[in-house]
Amino acid sequence: MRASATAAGLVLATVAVILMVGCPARPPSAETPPASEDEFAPATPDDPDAEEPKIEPLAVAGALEGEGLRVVAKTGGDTLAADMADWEGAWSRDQQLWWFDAEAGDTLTLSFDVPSGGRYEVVAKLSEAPDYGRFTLAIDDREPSEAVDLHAETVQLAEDVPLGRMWLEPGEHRLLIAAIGPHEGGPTPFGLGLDYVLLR
Ligand SMILES: [Ca+2]
Repeated sequence: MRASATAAGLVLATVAVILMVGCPARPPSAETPPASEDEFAPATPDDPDAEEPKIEPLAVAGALEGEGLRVVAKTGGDTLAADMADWEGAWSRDQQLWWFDAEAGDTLTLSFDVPSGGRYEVVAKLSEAPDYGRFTLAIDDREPSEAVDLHAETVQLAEDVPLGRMWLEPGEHRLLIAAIGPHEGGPTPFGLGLDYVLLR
């Protein structure tokens, strides 16, 4: 009787061990992780490990980005899409078309597509900088704008330059930029920055 009771006790103990092994208790941290280990926990401003939120660059609605216009021709200098994210200001899509090493008399011809014909007020958003000069801008064969002096002590966005109110057929159009000369007392060669053209 004692022997069978002992055997029964052994069986019970074995079953208990099997149950314990088969159903391990979940660690408390799995139920309530500390906030710093929970990847879904919202970051708090005073959390030193919080990553900087990724900010999409500002994009002006409907803008024909200067850095995206096709360069059809240029008689001097060179162009590139310049990253403007590190400058004080808000360039559309953080980039501009930079025409540099231009001299008086040089021209830069760009092209852009108008998706649907209509009467538009055309505006150019340009930049100013210490080594920028004076330019006129014209759409297709129209009268050029007044000369704009893009010299400034710092790199910054200029006021909108109006290029006129006009009927534009759908399809390809040209923007002709002519270098008039350097800012008075400014350097030669000189440059220009085009953030975007807006049809509105
Ligand atoms: Ca731009």
